[in-house]
Formats: sequence, structure tokens, C-alpha cells
Amino acid sequence: MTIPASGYPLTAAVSPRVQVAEHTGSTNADLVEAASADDLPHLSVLLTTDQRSGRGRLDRRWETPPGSALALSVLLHVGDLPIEARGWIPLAAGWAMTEAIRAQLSDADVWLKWPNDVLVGGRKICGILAEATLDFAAVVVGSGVNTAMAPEQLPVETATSFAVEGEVCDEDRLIADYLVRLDRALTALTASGGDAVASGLHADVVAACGTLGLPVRVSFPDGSLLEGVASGIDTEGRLQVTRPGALHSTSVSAGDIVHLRF
Ligand code: BT5
Repeated sequence: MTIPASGYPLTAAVSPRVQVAEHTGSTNADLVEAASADDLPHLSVLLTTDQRSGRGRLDRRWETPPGSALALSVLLHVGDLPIEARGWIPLAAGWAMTEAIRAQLSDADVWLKWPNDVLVGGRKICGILAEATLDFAAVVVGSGVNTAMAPEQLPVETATSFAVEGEVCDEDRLIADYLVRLDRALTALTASGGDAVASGLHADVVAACGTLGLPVRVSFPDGSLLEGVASGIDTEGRLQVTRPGALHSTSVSAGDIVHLRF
């Protein structure tokens, strides 16, 4: 169903194709499938406030009771972006969403947790999952934002929501702010030939990233662990972690980060 522009006028002014589902399993799964079957334009959006089988990273679940959260997926045509720079897409999405949430929670402590969770006061309000389309021609970036979620609905202790923070989320404004920033960041990255330092994206992500300077524990997909201080983000978007007493840092491209102090 195409949503009326009057429902999300700001979003419709940014995106050429906005669809809302009353409910669905996963907006990411739906948009990956739709993009593989049809020639959907760049910045096509699919959203719902009732997502029933939300996907997290590494087969984890993203849990949101009906009406308590926004599930939003956007299709990005990234064919002109060098493959080696595509690791910046999830980081750009995390930065864009951090800025969009900050614009509505201006009194709160809103930070990006590397690579792309958005935290408010150290608790997760948004998670992001980027997935390639079946033909690898485009990327679908999905964001789950806890909006009206009441304290008793939070799926984990480490979660928060706009409602818990005492605010009502303007979803239309949030999506439009996010899409404008994300598109602008990726356009600049593409124009710089994939150089995130030259495009300014590296500096934006560093400035938004609350992980930097904190002691962290990294759990790698193979089960191994690394503890140290998050000392930087390199030019490929990897988190640099320095062990106590070590001269050199280790670059982390994939792993779960726990902030050991906030
Ligand atoms: C993520 O995974 O944070 C990515 C979440 C992406 C969800 C969006 S919604 C639109 C699109 N369609 C989809 O199907 N997915 C995307 P990860 O970093 O693996 O975090 C998952 C973990 O976060 C879970 O194991 C829980 O511990 C926690 N969690 C689950 N639901 C949560 C929620 N609503 N708020 C905060 N934390 C949550």
C-alpha cells in the first residue's frame, strides 16, 4: 500500500517511493525481495509500526510490540561507490540516525555506539541492519527505532525509547531528517571516490561516536574476546582498540562491543 503523502509529507518530499505496511514480518526482508523483483528507485522506503519477526545482526531478533516502534527500511543504489568503501554505509546510517534522534531529544545524551547502534543515556533506542539485495546491486538499510515503547514493553534492560525518555517521536520528521543526512553523506563519499576522510564522513562519525575513549570488550564472531580502550576509527571505518600497555591498536571490522563504562 502506498501511504498518502499527507501521512508522511516530509518523508514523501525526500523519498520517491514510500510504502507503509500495516504489519509485516521484516521490512528488510520485504524490501530485499521487492528490490530483487522490481526496479525500485534509490531511497525507496518501506515502513511499519507493527513488525513481527524483526531481524538483528547474526540471526538475533529485534523485538518490538505492535505500535511501540518504527521499522524502516531504505533502498540505496550504491553501484558508483567503490566496493572497498561500502563498509562505511552502516556507519553513515548510524551517524545519520544519531543526528536525526538528537534533533528531537536535544536535552538527552544521544551517541552513536560503533558501528551503528544509537544510545540514549547509554541505552539502545535504535539498531541498524544493512543487507545486500540478492543481486548485490543495492543495499537495504533497516532501522528499528523504539518510539512509543512503554517501560514494561522494553525487550531488554539495555533498551530505551522516546516514550521512556519522556518525548513523543515525530516519525515523519525523524525519517526525513535521517534520509537527507544519509543520502548526503553517501553522495559526498561517492564524489570523493570512497575517501571518507576527504568527504567529511570520517570526522562526522568520530564526532558522534560515544564509544571512543571508553574501555570496551569486543566479542568476535568466532567467540574470541578482546579488551582495551576504543582509541579511534580508521580510514576504513574499523574500530581501533588498544590493549593496556600495547603500543599498537587492533582494528576491529566485525564484532559486538560492550562499553565497560559509560
Ligand atoms: C540490531 O541488531 O540492532 C539491528 C536491528 C535492526 C532492526 C531493523 S527494524 C527494520 C529492519 N527490518 C528488520 O527485520 N530489521 C531491521 P543487533 O546489534 O544484533 O541487536 C540485537 C539485540 O538487541 C538483541 O539480541 C537484543 O539484545 C537487543 N534488542 C532486541 N530488540 C530490541 C529493541 N527493540 N530495542 C533495543 N534493543 C533490542
